[in-house]
Amino acid sequence: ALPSGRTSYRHLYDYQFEAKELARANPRLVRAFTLPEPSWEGRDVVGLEIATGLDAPNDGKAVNVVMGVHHAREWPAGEHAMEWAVELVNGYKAGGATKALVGKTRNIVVPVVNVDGFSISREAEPKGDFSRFDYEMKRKNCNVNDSPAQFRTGVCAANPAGRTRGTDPNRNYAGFWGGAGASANWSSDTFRGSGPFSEPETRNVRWLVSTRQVTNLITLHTYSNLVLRVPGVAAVRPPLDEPVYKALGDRMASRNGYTSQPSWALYDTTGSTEDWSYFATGGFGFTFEIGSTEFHPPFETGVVAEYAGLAPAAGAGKGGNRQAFLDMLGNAADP
Ligand code: 0X9
Ligand code: ZN
Repeated sequence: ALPSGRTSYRHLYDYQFEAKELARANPRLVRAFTLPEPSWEGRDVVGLEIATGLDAPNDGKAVNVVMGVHHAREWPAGEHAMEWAVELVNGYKAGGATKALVGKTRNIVVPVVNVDGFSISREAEPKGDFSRFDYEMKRKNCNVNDSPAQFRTGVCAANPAGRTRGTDPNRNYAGFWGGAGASANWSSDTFRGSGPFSEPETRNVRWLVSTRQVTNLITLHTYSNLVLRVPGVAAVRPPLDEPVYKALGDRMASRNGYTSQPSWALYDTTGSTEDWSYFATGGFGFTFEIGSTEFHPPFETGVVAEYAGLAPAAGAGKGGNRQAFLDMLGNAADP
């Protein structure tokens, strides 16, 4: 079970309901909001803002952003983000160190960025009428407009091409867009899209980051137990901030036992999330690749705490991702 007590993976409606419920139950601490653009298929993207002084957004507090599920099949990334939001609220109520950190920072959580892709993947529980490969293991979003005309009809999940169609949201940001490690082919799982920010998912994140002073951003993916920092492509030199950027990544990795490295050392990518957010705004951004061996443990296994990151399994005795995130918060609260 997860720290919240959940034992099965959330559906999209669970995320939306829980977000609204958390805000309703904690009106002075939590605000639920809808990001500006609905998805290609018309779904809302929901975010949470957790801070004291919700009605004073320009109070100058450092802003921490945690996002999940750019990639449809990476369900634990959404669980991890939602559990983090619950953790902040519970920690605030419990008082002590977490309360102090929450009081000094503004925390934004978007559990599911790619709502269409996630829905297709998550709702593909084995029903015997379609294959896991084509649905459950979808990665991209549901932009069908960039595929050939004969594939543009119907929703993205309507036939096995549902897996093939779409843009990779983690290749669609403007940072080094069009370079190495992303595909110009619509059917590739790393299709970069027709241009930077051609997708509502990435435009929503652009809005989120551009409308406030984001100090730290963590975008959650699965898997490989990594803490990744910029640059995502070997051809780009490390930034001037590299020593402190590395120190923060290493510090978080010392909590969760992951490997801390620049992300190009995994493989080249361009158009990825923090390569835009860092180089555009100067706020630190990290990709966490959570979990050891799979995008998500199967339905039958249920949601596994290690993959939701906030259980002590990963980094036992060192606080795990929970402490890594609190370290990030502390870095923002007391720079
Ligand atoms: O390829 C990705 O987008 C990320 N891995 S995943 O398996 N979740 O798809 C890694 C992106 C990290 N950036 C670089 N490796 N440059
Ligand atoms: Zn991913």
